[in-house]
Amino acid sequence: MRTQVAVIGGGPAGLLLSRLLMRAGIDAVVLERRSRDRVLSRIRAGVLESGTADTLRRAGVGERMDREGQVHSGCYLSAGESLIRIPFGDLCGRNVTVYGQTEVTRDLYDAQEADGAVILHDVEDVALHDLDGDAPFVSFRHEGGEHRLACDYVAGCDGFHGPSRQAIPAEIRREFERVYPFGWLGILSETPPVTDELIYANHERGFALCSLRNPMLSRYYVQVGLDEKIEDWSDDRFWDELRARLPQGTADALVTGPSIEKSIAPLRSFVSEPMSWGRLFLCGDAAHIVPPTGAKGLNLAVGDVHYLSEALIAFYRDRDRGKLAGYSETALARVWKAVRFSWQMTTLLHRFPDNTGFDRRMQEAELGQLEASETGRRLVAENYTGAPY
Ligand code: FAS
Ligand code: PHB
Repeated sequence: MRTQVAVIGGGPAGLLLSRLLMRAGIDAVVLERRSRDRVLSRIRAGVLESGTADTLRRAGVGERMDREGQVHSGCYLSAGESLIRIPFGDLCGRNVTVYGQTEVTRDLYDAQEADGAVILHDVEDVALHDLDGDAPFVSFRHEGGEHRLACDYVAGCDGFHGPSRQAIPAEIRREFERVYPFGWLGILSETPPVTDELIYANHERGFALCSLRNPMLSRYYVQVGLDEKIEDWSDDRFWDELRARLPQGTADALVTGPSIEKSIAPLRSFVSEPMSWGRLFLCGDAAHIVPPTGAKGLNLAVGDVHYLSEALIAFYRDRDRGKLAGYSETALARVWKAVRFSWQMTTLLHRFPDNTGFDRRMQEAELGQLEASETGRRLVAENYTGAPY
């Protein structure tokens, strides 16, 4: 087999990259470890930056998002009984679209399959070869046979646990990590959302988040310890804990119901530099992970895909290798800004086990500063809605 760009991973990064390349006349083959249904069973991100929404429209997969997604021009930070609104639109002229990552991925799959894209599912033993030469290739097993996919370039879109990042020699890689001493217990329920805009709650019992997917599908999270087990969290226990962390008026308005999905996700900040080596280019979670407090994970993946697709198109159209050579530096500049914001929001809103009284006062002072300062709220608005590419 041969293609121009071998894409490892059929999550949002891999699917979006293969679509942007195909629409520019560039051949790509997507190698995905899981089935289509398994990929679409994941409940992940919910908030799309305006740059992400524009990129999806440019890829020809924005129609359902524009029809079913909800444009939000603000969100709330709560501390005890106070609610601080961050009016994105007023402060920085940008909004976000609330539309689940699952639906983004579904739209990408539907469009790619309709247009005859080559996406191989249930692929095993993917290995990357000769990345530092002129003839890289990917070997893999599929439908009982061994295969070799020759290509010009490899896009590592295989998430945190995929093989691509590890294909960069350890002596070349510089990894930066912070693992947080807690996780998020998330619940999806077919109930009307308690709020029309997201609420990020700081409370002495721990962080909570009120989010949504549509007028009859709500997404909620509470911070839990790393030792917590999902089987110890009945729906009633979750609802009681969520109420306890919200302002009274919000807690009183909460409509509860049976969970249709419940899971615990660990939180970490992680960046691996460089994001390219030889003919390999990393996108999304393959290169970086952020705590979801800043709603950045999926949006960073789209930003990487924007830069890499532009670079590959410049190469195949004009034989210009300049953007490919600059990809890692360009992508990392944007990644580190988002990593900082996600770390800042996580530090501001969560209860750390080793927090002292001083730490608690620092959180209260920073939230008080946001309540009093339009400049402070503007900084949050600019970061949350996403820096332009
Ligand atoms: P993905 O991990 O989505 O996709 C990688 C793909 O590669 C997967 O389909 C995988 O099966 C495939 N793959 C892996 N190894 C392979 C191999 N050896 N061969 C072939 N294929 C292979 N972000 C937010 O903004 N907000 C959130 O609330 C949020 N919640 C999250 C909750 C969880 C539990 C997780 C894990 C992440 C969450 N994220 C959130 C971040 C998430 O949305 C990612 O940023 C997003 O999925 C990144 O997309 P990809 O880079 O495509 O990686
Ligand atoms: C979600 O709706 O899943 C969501 C929204 C915003 C976040 C994290 C998760 O920051």
